[in-house]
Amino acid sequence: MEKTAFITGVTGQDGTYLTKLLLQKGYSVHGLVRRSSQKNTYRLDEMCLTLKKEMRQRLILHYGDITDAINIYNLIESIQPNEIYNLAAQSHVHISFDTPIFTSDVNALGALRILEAVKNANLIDKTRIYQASTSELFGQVSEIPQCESTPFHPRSPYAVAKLYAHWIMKNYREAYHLFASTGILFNHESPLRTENFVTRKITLSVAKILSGCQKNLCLGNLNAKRDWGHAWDYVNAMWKILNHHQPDDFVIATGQQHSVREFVSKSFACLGYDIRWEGTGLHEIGISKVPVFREEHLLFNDSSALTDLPHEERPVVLVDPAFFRPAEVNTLQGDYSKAKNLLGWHPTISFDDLVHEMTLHDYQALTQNSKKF
Ligand code: NAP
Ligand code: F7E
Repeated sequence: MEKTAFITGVTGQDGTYLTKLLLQKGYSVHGLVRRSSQKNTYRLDEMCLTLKKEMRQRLILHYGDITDAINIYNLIESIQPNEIYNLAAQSHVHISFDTPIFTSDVNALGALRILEAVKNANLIDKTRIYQASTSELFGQVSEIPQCESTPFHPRSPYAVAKLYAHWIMKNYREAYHLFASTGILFNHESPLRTENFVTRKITLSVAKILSGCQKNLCLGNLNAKRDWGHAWDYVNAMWKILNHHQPDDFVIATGQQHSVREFVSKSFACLGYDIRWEGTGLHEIGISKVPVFREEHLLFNDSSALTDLPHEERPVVLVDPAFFRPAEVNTLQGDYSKAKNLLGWHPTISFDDLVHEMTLHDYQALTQNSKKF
């Protein structure tokens, strides 16, 4: 029988990939979209262009907001979903220090509103709930690598709010026997990643610097280490978590970690450029021998002509303290053994392939666009 899913955060990176996965699996997918003064469904719209009409017709979007309890109850009561994926969040860690109350309302109480709606609509026996937990819960890590039993030490309003959501899911599981599962997902990226997360900021900047549209890339903590995977692998894990025979909590990660500095070097290397790092702290710079563009190159940018351009060696990466956080998570590395053993999940896309895909995507989009003008 066809299953019905309800996705909050459907317009985000993960919501878009998850929608594609569930439509491919034959689900009817209902998605929650915030009213915005500008179109916020561009990722979904582009993804839908790659799907057959029959699949697209199984996607139904609803206006709403995770902070509106009545709206959430009414939607869940009328959709009667088999599965709910609660992905809606103010998901930017740095911005959560500027908007702690909004972030808590969305990220913490949002999860509670979903649970209450399922309970009050008498859907406890029908509806399974997935909560988007995060490696940010581990924060100031007490062991390496981190697994499901590693103590939590959140380091931002974002992470503290997500900790509430994580525990309220477990509480409703224990108290009311709801099928409420969590995925403790480590960082996952893709060409759909929003531009102010570090990976996409890097790949877009590398593309712009090497096509003459941007002078340099300003970053914060180059030493931060993350366990970066690909979002497509991670939405597959979400589905496996909800289709396990019992509700549970799972770490989803690659087990490998890389620094922000390594990500930058790798991204430049994808387009054939080496970075040399000099200095330390605020004075660290990344130097590369990059093309010098004249106006005609900017108008008719052509990647094959890059090597014919004159090159100069200059700083292309700088450190700007504006991107430092009041409290930083310095290192994250996950142990996904439980997911591997119980769900048969493992990552399929390597770090190198991830950086390559993101960098080429941004470079090609930019150079193809400039050719149009
Ligand atoms: P994202 O791209 O920032 O997407 C967040 C989604 O939440 C967007 O669709 C956004 O809508 C929606 N949203 C925000 N506030 C809302 C509100 N008040 N009501 C309804 N919807 C709201 O995030 P993502 O990377 O796809 O991540 C998905 C989830 O996984 C998030 O909960 C995130 O915290 C969590 N997570 C992410 C990672 C990661 O590395 N990506 C790792 C662990 C956990 P708009 O499009 O209108 O802004
Ligand atoms: O930062 C450092 C920054 O913003 C990664 C979210 O999806 O993953 C994400 O949170 C690291 C941090 O992701 C810049 O200080 C240096 O150490 O890409 P990010 P995040 O904070 O790890 C977790 C798992 C989530 O749950 C979140 O929703 O990179 N960094 N320079 C920088 N970060 C940014 N954004 N910008 C910089 O210029």
